[in-house]
Amino acid sequence: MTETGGAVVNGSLRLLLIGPPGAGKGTQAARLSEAYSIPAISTGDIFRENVKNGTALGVKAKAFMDAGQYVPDELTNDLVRDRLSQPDVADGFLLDGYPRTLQQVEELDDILGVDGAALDAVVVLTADTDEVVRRLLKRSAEQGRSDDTEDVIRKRLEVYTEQTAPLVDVYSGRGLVVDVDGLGEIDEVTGRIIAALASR
Ligand code: B4P
Repeated sequence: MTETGGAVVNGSLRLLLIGPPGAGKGTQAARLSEAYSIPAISTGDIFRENVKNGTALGVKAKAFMDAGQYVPDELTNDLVRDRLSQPDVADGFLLDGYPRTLQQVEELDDILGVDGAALDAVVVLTADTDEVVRRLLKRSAEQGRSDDTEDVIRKRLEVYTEQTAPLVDVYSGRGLVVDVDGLGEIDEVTGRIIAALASR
């Protein structure tokens, strides 16, 4: 059991974090990982690490990422299947930015089905377009990430609307969605997520 600011949750928590680019997924994933003592697995971070190290996967992923496109499902699915076979996920995990396509949802169902492990909740972080563009341009100025230019940000938002937003309906149909407003101070958003999960 983990204490999270008054709320107590079962130690084995399996969460997904969905939201448009810039909604604060990576930011909140790090905090939730600490609050619930579960590993946060970000496919975006894994791809960036591979790009940095010049691996075969990184070379393939870079072109898609720089264009604001999703990395093909077959590459992404293999990576997640491998990561979810590691022993540290036995007591729960948080997937940040996966699944992002309907095909990835099917793959995740298959991966979790093998282990008989179901999801506990899907946190959907919302933020309006103006705010996410503002945040990502600020990050671009600070960190120079190659996919944070204005054109690529707009492309990423389009791809999210076309390919990832439909996933919210799929998980709503399963009664798993927890909608959280991603606007406001970072601590405030973390508090909202923890409170929403505790009240489920
Ligand atoms: P990600 O790394 O997931 O990038 P992202 O969607 O932009 O979200 P990120 O987590 O970085 O940003 P956040 O919202 O936390 O993906 C990058 C690329 O990898 C994708 O475009 C794709 O090509 C590829 N990829 C990843 N997963 C994939 C998959 N499953 N299938 C296929 N391809 C995949 O934060 C943004 C900024 O906002 C930060 O600077 C942060 O400091 C700031 N911020 C956060 N919360 C804030 C708040 N409350 N107030 C003000 N600023 C805030």
